[in-house]
Amino acid sequence: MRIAVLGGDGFVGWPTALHLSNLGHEVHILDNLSRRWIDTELGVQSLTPMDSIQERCRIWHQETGRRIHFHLLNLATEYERLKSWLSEIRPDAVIHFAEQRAAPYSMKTDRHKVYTVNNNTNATHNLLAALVETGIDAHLVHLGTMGVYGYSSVGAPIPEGYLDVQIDTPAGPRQQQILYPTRPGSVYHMTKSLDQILFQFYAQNDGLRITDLHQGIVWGTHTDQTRRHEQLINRFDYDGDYGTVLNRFLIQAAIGYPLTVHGTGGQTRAFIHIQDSVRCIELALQDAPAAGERVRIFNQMTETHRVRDLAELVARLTGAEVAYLPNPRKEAEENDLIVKNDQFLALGLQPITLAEGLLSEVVEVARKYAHRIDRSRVPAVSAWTRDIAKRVEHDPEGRRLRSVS
Ligand code: USQ
Repeated sequence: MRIAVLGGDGFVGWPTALHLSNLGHEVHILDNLSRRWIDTELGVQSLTPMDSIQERCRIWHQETGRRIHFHLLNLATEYERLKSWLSEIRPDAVIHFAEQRAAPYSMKTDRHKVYTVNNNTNATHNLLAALVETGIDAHLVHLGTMGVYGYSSVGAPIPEGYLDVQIDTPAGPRQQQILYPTRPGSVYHMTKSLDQILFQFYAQNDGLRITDLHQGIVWGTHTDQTRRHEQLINRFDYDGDYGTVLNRFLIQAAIGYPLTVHGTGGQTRAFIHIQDSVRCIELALQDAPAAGERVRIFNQMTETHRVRDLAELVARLTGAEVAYLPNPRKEAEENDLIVKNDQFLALGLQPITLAEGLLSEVVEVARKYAHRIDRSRVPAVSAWTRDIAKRVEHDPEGRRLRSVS
């Protein structure tokens, strides 16, 4: 297949491009390199040293003889160029990662909220409008998030995208399936909820063939392909905006930083290893909906964990200390989470679950590159509201530490 990977320079986009190229697909990355600009804005860098995207593609060719093509284009602002590009490439499938993906970044200031909404919503809508206008019948696979469901304890398993409801009509009760009501917890998660409505409309109105992957928190850093050469290495975020919880704990353990649990750590979230993440995309590509079908939604996760349990596990494994900090986010302190993921299991996914070996591998990577870490960038200081901002802990290593277990 000829596959366009939009956002193919990012944390999941890059290993996906490699994985698909390795399977023999013709891969075209489209990216505006915004993630690299955001690093510059925040004054942080990936823990792992990343080469330019052009250099990464050159090394991939050198190692495998396969070519990955790179195109510099801003999906959210360059609509006419996008149409020309799509008409030229005519992909069989489009994988859409090209959105600002960090909840804390989206909540930093009003400017970051505006940027995230403009960027993410325009990127998705430009893509949908351009597919219709160019008449390209590509299977669109979108990286959505488990966060669209929200994190209140509902007591029932979260279904894959659609909820069975019963509606009372004059003729009696009728069964229907509706998009699961969204309850986003950040501006970023809100944009992914808006994406769902855009997909629903274009699938119904224009027969676009769309799969939306509701992904959990990705952990790990290497995949089989990124391991092949030092210069194919994946990016690896540790800072308070882009670092995600389990990877942050593992990096913190590697540098002797207290593990930064927000609040009680009673938040339960869905997780998936990066190797499974790229495998899921391969599986989703093999199972495209037909034109006229509703959007296919998968829960792309393999297990759920409570944040404090993860901290305790990492502490046990590495001897790290755990710090319980005031939560910079507005979120339920404690929640339960049961998630259905039957569709990927039925397609053959064999989940990689939390195992000591894999956790230790991440700690090893972090130790190797520990000299690149700026400790002052580790705390999460982006607050969800002005009131919360007053209690944010800027110095978890300092004397103001509330408790260390
Ligand atoms: N947390 C801590 N300590 C930390 C960092 C996070 O306790 O140092 C807590 C947060 O308060 C939150 C939970 O861990 O309760 C998860 O935070 P996260 O930063 O790992 O994940 P999140 O902000 O939800 O976003 C990440 C990705 C996003 C993806 C989402 C999937 O950045 O792109 O959509 O995970 S999900 O969480 O399932 O919605």
